[in-house]
Amino acid sequence: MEPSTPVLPEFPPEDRRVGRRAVLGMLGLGAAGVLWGAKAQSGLERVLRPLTLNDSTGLSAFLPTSGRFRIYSVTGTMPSRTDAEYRLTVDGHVERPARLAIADVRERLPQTEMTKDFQCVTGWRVDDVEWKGVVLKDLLDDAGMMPGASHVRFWSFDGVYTETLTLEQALRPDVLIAHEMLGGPVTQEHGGPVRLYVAPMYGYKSLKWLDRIEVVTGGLQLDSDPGYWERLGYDVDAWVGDSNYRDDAPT
Ligand SMILES: Nc1nc2c(c(=O)[nH]1)N[C@H]1C(S)=C(S)[C@@H](COP(=O)(O)O)O[C@H]1N2
Ligand SMILES: [Mo]
Repeated sequence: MEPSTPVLPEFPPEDRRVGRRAVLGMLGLGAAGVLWGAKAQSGLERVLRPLTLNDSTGLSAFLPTSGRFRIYSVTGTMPSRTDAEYRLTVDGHVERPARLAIADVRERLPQTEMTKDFQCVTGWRVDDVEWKGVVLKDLLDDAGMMPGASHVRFWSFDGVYTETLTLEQALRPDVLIAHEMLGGPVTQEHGGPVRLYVAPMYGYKSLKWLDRIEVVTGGLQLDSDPGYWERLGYDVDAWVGDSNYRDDAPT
C-alpha cells in the first residue's frame, strides 16, 4: 500500500536524522558521525565514502567504510530494556495475544539461523551476517493468526519507529525476529534485545528495539502509518535492488 502523496525526502533516510545529529553535536561527537561513541568515524572515512558508493572495481571493499554496520537511531537515543524486563507484545488479529518474555523468544519458540547480507538504502552493506531468532511466521502460528489478516505492523520501544509488512511478505521464511546477530546476542546499539530482520529488503525495514507486533486487517490506519521512512516517501515494498535506492546518495 503506497502513501497517498509520496514525497521523496531530499536526502535518503540516514541524512535526515536531524534530531540525532543535534544530539551528537551537543555531545561533541561530530555532526557527520553515524556511529556511536568509540566507533565514531574518522575524517578519512568521510572523504572516502563517496568513492565506495560508485566503485566498480570492488577495491573499495578493502576500505574501512565498507562491510561494517552503521548504527542508526532516528530518535537520537539508544533505548534500553534488560533481558529481564523485556516483553514482546503480539496482538491484533490473533487468537492468543501474548506478551513474550525473552526466554520465549530465545528458547520456547522454534529457532532458525541464517547467514545473509544487510543492505542499507544509502549504499553500505555487510555481507554474510549470521542471524538467529524466530521466523516471524512461526511466531504468528504460535499466536494463532486469524483468517482475514492483511498486514503486520511493528513498533519500536524507542516510541517513534514503526514498520509494516504485507501478510505475504511477513510469511516469508527469511523474515526473522532476531535475538542474535554477528555471533552473539543483539546488542543495544543494534536494537537488542530483539530486533526485526527482513532479509530481502533494505535495512530500514529491519526495525530495532522491537516492542510490539500487531496483526491487522488493513484499512485506513495503514495509509496514515505505513512506517517511519515510508511516511517520508520511501517505498513500502523495499526490495533490495528495486525500489527507490539511489547509489548517488550522499551519506
Ligand atoms: N528503531 C529503529 N530501527 C531502525 C532504524 C532506526 O533509526 N530506529 N534505522 C533503520 C535503518 S535505515 C537501518 S539501515 C538499520 C541499521 O541497523 P544498525 O543500526 O543495526 O546498523 O536499522 C533500521 N532500523
Ligand atoms: Mo538504512
